[in-house]
Amino acid sequence: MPLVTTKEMFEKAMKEHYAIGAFNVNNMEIVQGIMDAAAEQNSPVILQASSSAIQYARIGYLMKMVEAAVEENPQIPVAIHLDHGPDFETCKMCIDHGFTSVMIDGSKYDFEENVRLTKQVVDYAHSHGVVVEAELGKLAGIEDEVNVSANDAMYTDPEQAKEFVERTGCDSLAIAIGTSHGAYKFKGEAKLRFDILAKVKELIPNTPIVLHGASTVIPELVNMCNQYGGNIPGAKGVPDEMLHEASLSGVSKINVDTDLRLAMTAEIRKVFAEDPSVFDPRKYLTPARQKIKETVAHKMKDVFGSNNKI
Ligand code: TD4
Ligand code: CA
Ligand code: ZN
Repeated sequence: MPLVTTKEMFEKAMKEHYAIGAFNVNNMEIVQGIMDAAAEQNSPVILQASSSAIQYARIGYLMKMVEAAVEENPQIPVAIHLDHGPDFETCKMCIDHGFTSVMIDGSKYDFEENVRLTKQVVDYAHSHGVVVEAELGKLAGIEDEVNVSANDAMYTDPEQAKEFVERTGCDSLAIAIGTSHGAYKFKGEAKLRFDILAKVKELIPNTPIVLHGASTVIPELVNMCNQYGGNIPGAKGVPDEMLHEASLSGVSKINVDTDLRLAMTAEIRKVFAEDPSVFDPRKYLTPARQKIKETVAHKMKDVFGSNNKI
């Protein structure tokens, strides 16, 4: 199977009430770990790269890795998606390089400018067979170099979401219901506004909904990092049960980056702490890749329900 857009993936996911994991990739071991999990679980998968990931890995290398992943796993539906596209030019560059999906993140602008920019990307993308994710509302935490405090975080207004989707023609919509990027999502109890999600689904039932900032910040991984010399105190994410509920309630795409960073770092720290004489990168990148695979497989099978959905 060649690379696919997310269109059919999301249609099936909405019908059968599960979510597809979108995992951020930065290098070969991460791509391989995610793909090994998708192959083991017979799960569709979205590989996504932010513009800083593209700068890091370089777009030519990135596309060749994705191409290799598809060639090695022809039975798995794979989409390659731009995460948080900051402007039209970046979206265009990705479309021109063969991305099957792009996100234009106009959430830092006012409503009208977000509509204008999103529509501009939709027009170009659709004329090239590419689908578009847009965002409405602001996630708490650091995003777009803006630090939004939890109280000022702007939950998505469901009525606005309906107008936004109608006016832009975007294919999927990221909404803000209380999640945030990174390892520090909640000071106290984790809390998501499932009531807002329900209202959005009522008004735009056919639009796939995307949840950003959805890492669990898996406690075992945080503990492992800290046990082997790390310093990540008080980290907290979205519990598996909430993500499971989201995947049953009309969320079709769940974004995960932080948990992969933690998995990779925990294993590398462990190897170094246990044997300071190691300097062969394969000695620490092999267990790191394996941990990414296990982390992704757990999400597909036990949380998102995308296993055996190819
Ligand atoms: O969109 N994302 C991932 C964003 C990461 C981008 O960071 P860089 O610019 O440094 O590449 C998510 O929604 C993931 O959320 P998470 O809960 O995993 O932090
Ligand atoms: Ca945003
Ligand atoms: Zn995000």
